[in-house]
Amino acid sequence: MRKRILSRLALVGVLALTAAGCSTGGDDPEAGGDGGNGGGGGGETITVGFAQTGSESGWRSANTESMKEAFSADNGFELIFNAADNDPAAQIAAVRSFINQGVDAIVIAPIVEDGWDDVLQEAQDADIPVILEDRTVTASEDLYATWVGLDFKLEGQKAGEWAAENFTEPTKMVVLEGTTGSAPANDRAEGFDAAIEGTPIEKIDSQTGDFTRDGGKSVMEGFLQKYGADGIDLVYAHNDDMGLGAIEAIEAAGAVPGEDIKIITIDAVRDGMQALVDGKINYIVECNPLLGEKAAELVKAVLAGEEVEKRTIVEDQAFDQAAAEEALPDRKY
Ligand code: GYE
Repeated sequence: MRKRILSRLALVGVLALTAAGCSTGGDDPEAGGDGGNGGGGGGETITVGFAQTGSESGWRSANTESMKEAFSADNGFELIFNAADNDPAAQIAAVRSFINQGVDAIVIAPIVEDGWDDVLQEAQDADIPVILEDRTVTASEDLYATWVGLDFKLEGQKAGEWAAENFTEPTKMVVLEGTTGSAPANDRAEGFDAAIEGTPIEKIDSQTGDFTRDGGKSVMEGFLQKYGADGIDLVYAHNDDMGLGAIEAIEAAGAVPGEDIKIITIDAVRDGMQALVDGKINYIVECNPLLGEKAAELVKAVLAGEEVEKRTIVEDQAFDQAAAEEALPDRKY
């Protein structure tokens, strides 16, 4: 198809210009002409643009690895990878560039929930299906083919239920929020707050640490200055990395994380699980980052014109110290 060959040539040019931060799976982009968006069967190469959030956390590294592994040349894909460094405008620009390059499908891990309507409409107008992974958007479901991810509200709820069971005396809690406007930050707050309603746990402060270890550390330093280590009983961090940053801040303030100040986090990446085993974190709700295989399967199904579920939710577990000790040796991320 002429249009496809032209877009392939444009793609080669763009790739040559934007080598930094990008990777592709194919050796010869001209070799696997797929005859349009219906491609995906018959062993032809499928070109996929993947707009990742950035590289903010251990969870994100595991997710990126899982996606790159699944969208490999061996599996019939040519992957154009972009990480937007947590900048929503840069992520939308990356998606626009995928549309201009005429990729077969676009996969997005949306940094924030809002602001997607226009670019999703543009993808639809260009007849390029969009598959969401990990986070959700507020845009109409008609603007994307399908989503695979986690139930963030349930994760927050499980964390809150554990807190409600274990803190039956008046408890001063601070919260380290994920990226403002992101689905996991919104939903993990909502699920947790509902679960602790009516308990003696009082949220005395809440601020974003942007899902990063440094962010968690500096926000926690601020809380410790403001309230003193004695004025804080519990930290709820929306991910492990911020909890790990909080541990550093608590230790630097001369207090004992996991004892003087208890910590609950979400993700269950290896470093978080190790801190739980070491007694520095008290409870972790899992969030599975290994979504690549399912995402790749969905891309192939959508391009083959098959009916797919609008939402695929991957199940999570939760760990206390004993469960973490048992799980850690076989942990994949
Ligand atoms: O929990 C956090 C990451 O969107 C579920 O993003 C993901 C979250 C994850 O940065 O560590």
